[in-house]
Order: sequence, then C-alpha cells, then structure tokens
Amino acid sequence: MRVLFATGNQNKVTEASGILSPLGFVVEQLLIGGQVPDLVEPQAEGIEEIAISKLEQAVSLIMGTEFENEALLVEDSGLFIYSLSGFPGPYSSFVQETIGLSGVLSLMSGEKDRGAEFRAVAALSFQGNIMTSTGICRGSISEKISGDSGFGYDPIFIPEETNGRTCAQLSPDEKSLISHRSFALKGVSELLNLPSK
Ligand code: ITT
Repeated sequence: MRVLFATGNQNKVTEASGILSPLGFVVEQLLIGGQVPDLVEPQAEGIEEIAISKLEQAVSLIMGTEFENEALLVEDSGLFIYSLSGFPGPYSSFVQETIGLSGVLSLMSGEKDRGAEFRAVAALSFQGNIMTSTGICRGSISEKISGDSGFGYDPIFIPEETNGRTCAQLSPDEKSLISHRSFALKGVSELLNLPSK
C-alpha cells in the first residue's frame, strides 16, 4: 500500500520509508504538480494540533486530484528539554533555523539536568478517517555536537539506549529501532491494519 508523506523534509521521508517498507508500505513524498505543497504550520501549543492542522490542509489539497483516495501522512516532531520547560518543543524548526544547535548548547551551558525527549505525532488520513499516534524517544542533551549522520538535532541528542552516542553517531537502522518517528509511524500503521468495523 502506498502512503503519501506531506513533508518538506527529505530526511523524514527516507526514515519513514526505512521504518514502514518492512511492514509492506511504500512511502513517497507528496508532490502536487511536481512541488512540495506549502502547508502552514499553526502557532499551536502542541505538536498533535500542528500535525492534524497540516493533515487537514493536505487532505483539502489532494481533493479532486489523482491522490484523492490514497493514504496521506503528516508527522510533526520536536525536541523537548526538561530543564527548559519543554523548549523548543513546537518551535523546534524555528529554533534550529535561528540559534541552531550551538545556540541550544549555549542555553544548556552549566546545566546539570540535561534530560530531554524527542516526540513525534504521526497523523494519517485514509478513506475519510484520521488516525494519530505519538512516539517518544527519551535521552539527554550532549555537551558538544557529535556525529554526522541523521539530521536536525541528532548531533546533540543522546538516547537512553545508546551508551552515550548521539543519534548522529547511529546507523539509520539503529536510530529506527528507538526513534520517536519509528514508534509514531508503527502506531499509525497498526491502526491502518485494524479490520474495519
Ligand atoms: P515538515 O514539517 O515539512 O515535515 P520539518 O523538518 O519542519 O519538516 P518538524 O517540524 O516535524 O519537521 O521538525 C521540527 C524540528 O525537529 C526540525 O528542526 C527537525 O529538524 C527536528 N527533528 C525532527 N525529527 C528529528 C529527528 O529524528 N532527529 C533530529 N531532529 C529532528
């Protein structure tokens, strides 16, 4: 079954494909007229609200197109740092683009409590139903930038399970075993496979 992923982030498409293809899904980036559709990210408190709003926008964009009857996926994620009361959370993209990873490390300078988590909400629409699932990956913020795989905050996030290695020091398969994205996507894929009532 094909899943059209409405995202501007090619790294997310690659990861989603690695996670969902063993489960029998073919993940493709949603392109309309060859372009990534422009979805407005509302200034909302929660990433679930953001994911659902973006999914609703994407659903209206595919109405009347060849994609109308296909499964459509949106996923919104963020990094939540406990000592910063969950910042950057829903503002993670903006913060990455403005102060960047070194800016986040500066905010954490001298901070002993480095606990943090990545969260992802996957929202999927199929045959008029909307399903959502949340995934969490707990860990901590590193003291320095390390590793060059992955994307985004990966070089400063150390999952609990990796013996001090950041996500950017993991192979794609290692990251997918424990990532917020993987738990969220597997969650929606299970909902999709439920027999309809
Ligand atoms: P779309 O909204 O177009 O899907 P995006 O990159 O803006 O793409 P998000 O809003 O979901 O995606 O991501 C919020 C921020 O969190 C952004 O800076 C990402 O780079 C970062 N991020 C998300 N998942 C991540 C991951 O698995 N590893 C590292 N950083 C991640």
